Amino acid sequence: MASYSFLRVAVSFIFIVTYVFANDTLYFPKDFLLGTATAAYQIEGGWNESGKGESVWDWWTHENPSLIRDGSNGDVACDSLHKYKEDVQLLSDLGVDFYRFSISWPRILPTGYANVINQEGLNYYKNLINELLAKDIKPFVTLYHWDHPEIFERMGGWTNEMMVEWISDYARVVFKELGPKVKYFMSINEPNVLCGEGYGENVKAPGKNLGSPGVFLCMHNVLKAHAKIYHIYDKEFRKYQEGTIGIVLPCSGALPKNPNDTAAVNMHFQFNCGWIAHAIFSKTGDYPEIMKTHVADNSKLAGFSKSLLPELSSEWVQYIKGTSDFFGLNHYTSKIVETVPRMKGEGWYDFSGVKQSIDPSWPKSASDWLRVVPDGFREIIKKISKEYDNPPIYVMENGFSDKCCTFDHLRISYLYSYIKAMLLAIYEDGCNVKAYAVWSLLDNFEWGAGYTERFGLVNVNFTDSNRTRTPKWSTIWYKNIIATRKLTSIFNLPTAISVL
Ligand code: GBH
Repeated sequence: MASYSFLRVAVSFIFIVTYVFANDTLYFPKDFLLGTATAAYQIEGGWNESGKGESVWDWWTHENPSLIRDGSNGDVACDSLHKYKEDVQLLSDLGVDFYRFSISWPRILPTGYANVINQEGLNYYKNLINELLAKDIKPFVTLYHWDHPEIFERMGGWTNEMMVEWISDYARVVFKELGPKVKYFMSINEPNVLCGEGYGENVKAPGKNLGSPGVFLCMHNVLKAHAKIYHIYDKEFRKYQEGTIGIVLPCSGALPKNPNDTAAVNMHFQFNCGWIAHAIFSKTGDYPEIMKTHVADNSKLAGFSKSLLPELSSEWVQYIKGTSDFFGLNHYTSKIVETVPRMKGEGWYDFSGVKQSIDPSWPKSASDWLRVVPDGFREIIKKISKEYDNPPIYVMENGFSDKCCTFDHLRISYLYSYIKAMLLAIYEDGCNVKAYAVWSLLDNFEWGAGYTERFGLVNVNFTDSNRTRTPKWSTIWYKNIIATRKLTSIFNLPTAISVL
């Protein structure tokens, strides 16, 4: 504790010096919302407590510990099921405007179906929401962050179109029970990651390993499910609850290998972000035209009678179009992109025909896939704004991983450079970004990486049964940003420390 107070004093001192000498301070727009994010399976624990049913992540990690880098799982995780008051206190100390968390479907509906509601599970979320509101923190609720009831997986999960009905029934329960106090809902987190890594490969639950046909099918059903959830909120609840609802998409950045190669950048975008976004946010709806052509061509060359990309009927196209009040954006990193020439009579490389690489000079994180490329953040915000007529963008995840420790100056410099890129997109490019969340409040269960990659502003000791929480330096830094509503430029911690 003593050293923590010392850090506080030291950092405050650095801030004072910084403010005195800074001359290119960027302010956040009025009403801009700042927060942090988590997800149920990654923090709650209590996997078989409070009357909760089994989720696909409980099942998959218990069956396949060898697929998790440290053989761990989310059985206890950060124990937020029991420690939620402490979490809210941390949020309150940070001074955040909002907290994004997700709801565990089987904690509320242990059998998966909506005929049996688990009051104890529901109370956990009601208590959490009340606690947040008492501290003036807005709850941002994700309905589904990948942990659906295992029973539905046994019926095919997202390869079964019935999931659209099952998740809609669940959503209706959440809106009815929690909606009176929640003004910001998110339907589904990152369809591409769920479908790609969970259904195409065996990297995330349920690890179906179905290859591309499985991914296309999963995305198709998830898109329909999202639209149905939106319409339920819109028709049955919005009038009384006066909230908003949107989807959250992972959009990686793309920088052209050959200067001005906007074609490669666009192609990458359409196959990554656009796959779902075009259907929801564009004027015409449906999957991106380019994607339809490429997938149809590849399918034909592979001898299929139909495109592997399922067709959306015109009824579905209309039903899906416009079903998001905001563009929920998760963004961490970027790739360098180039178009690979297509050989006569051969399919497009990787469907899109775009090859991705990285610049080895980009600073690393603890995650192989995450390099520090703030310019890519500004570019993706610009691209989304241009493609979809300047929608309100809510950045619902952005963050940096390291391996340990509370002296996390690399996280601070990552967040600084990314927030700066975002503010420049707002002020210089006229983009409509309205909210920003750091992933994550806490170190937590990082899916296949277990507890080996840490994204938290707050350190969690996973070997201590108390799951002791210790704020890192980035907590102090972010708290200051939130309190002052400005991002100050000169910030070189190592130098500052040597001066001290
Ligand atoms: C988010 O997804 C999740 O929403 C969140 O739950 C998670 O904790 C957070 O990121 C941090 O990972 O380059 O082939 O190795 C981010 C999505 C994660 C998608 C990493 C790509 C690596 C693919 N990305 N994944 S690869």
